[in-house]
Amino acid sequence: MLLYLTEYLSQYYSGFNVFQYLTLRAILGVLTSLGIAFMVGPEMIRRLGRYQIGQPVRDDGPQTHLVKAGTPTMGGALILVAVAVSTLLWADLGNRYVWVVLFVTLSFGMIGWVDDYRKLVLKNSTGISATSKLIWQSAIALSVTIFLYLSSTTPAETALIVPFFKDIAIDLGWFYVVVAWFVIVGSSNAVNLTDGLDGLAILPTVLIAGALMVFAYTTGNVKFAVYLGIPYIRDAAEIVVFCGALVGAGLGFLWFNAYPAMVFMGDVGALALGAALGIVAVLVRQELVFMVMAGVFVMETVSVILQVASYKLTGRRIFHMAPLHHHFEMKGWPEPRVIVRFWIITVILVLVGLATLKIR
Ligand code: 57M
Repeated sequence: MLLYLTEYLSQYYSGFNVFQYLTLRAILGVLTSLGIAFMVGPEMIRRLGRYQIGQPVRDDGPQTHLVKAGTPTMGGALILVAVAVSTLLWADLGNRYVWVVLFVTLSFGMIGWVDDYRKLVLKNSTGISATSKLIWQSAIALSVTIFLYLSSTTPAETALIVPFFKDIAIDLGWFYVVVAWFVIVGSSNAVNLTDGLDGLAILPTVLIAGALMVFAYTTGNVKFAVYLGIPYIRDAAEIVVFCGALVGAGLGFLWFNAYPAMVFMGDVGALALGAALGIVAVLVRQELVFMVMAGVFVMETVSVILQVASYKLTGRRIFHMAPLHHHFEMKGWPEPRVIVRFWIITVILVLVGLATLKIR
């Protein structure tokens, strides 16, 4: 919105032209969402506490989690408000990708919100069933990806980019819709599974959003795209502002979610953040690199799949407890050690992902 206002004001004072620069608007996007999170956070935590929107904790998990019972949750709503306001203020609202990322993020947030509301406010222990959740997630992801496929104007927008190879772009045809659906829904659920220790999901989300910001910037800039040998997708550039808003809101949330957490994000945050990363990866055509950078989320999900499969097939467990972070907790690692080590792994994987821009 402010882009239009500053464009108009630049007729009277040319200094307002600086707001045309994407990098400046991205930085302002980070600072705005961070500022919103800092300003609204404490009051929101107080209110969640007052209305007793507190986390019930299962007694069959690591015993160290019992002290977390009653921690205010649904703090993800704060992240979503900060991201949406900041993006609406600083992004070019004439860009269709901006609306696509906002739509996916907020509608996945809505699924999570309904789930949290049923569990925490209506005290219905099951919330939304896993099947209904998957149906709703798939309906949203498929409607968006079919729209993207039908409205694409260049082959680059739907081709699969293979990291490390300059000239390999696989034309996916309609299979694009399946790949994109898998990435969005998979990422949403993977972040949700990972969100089981203080700050464990949010910092990797911030780091990956930061890296995707670089991909969006280079993909949306014809000079960088040609120089790096990646596809040029004009509309991708503006997602930089959205990623910036995600980074700011995520850091603002981490302020309160850092060990020992004052608030949890709830499904409203976890499902939305995972979907947000997924859709951005799809739009910048970096699904494969994204899966590498999101290795911690992938690892956590694979641990659950292996654990369930092994238990069903052999009656034995592979891990002390899945998802993986519980395994290390049960081995006696203190919570901060698990968290920080998973963060370090993400930093390394994000650097590997970024390196694929140059090593091709
Ligand atoms: C939600 N939710 C956390 C919080 C957060 C199939 C199975 C593997 C599913 C899995 C599951 O239910 N996962 C999804 C995980 C919960 O956190 C809430 O949920 C939101 C995210 N959706 O924002 O509102 C607990 O996590 C802890 N937490 C923190 N800090 C944070 O910043 O400490 C969360 C955020 C919170 C808090 O303790 O209460 C959760 O873990 O429930 N199920 C499991 O993870 C269960 N695993 C399991 O049953 N494993 C089996 C099989 C099925 C694979 C096995 O290994 O044999 C464990 N979860 C719990 N207890 N709570 C088992 C024991």
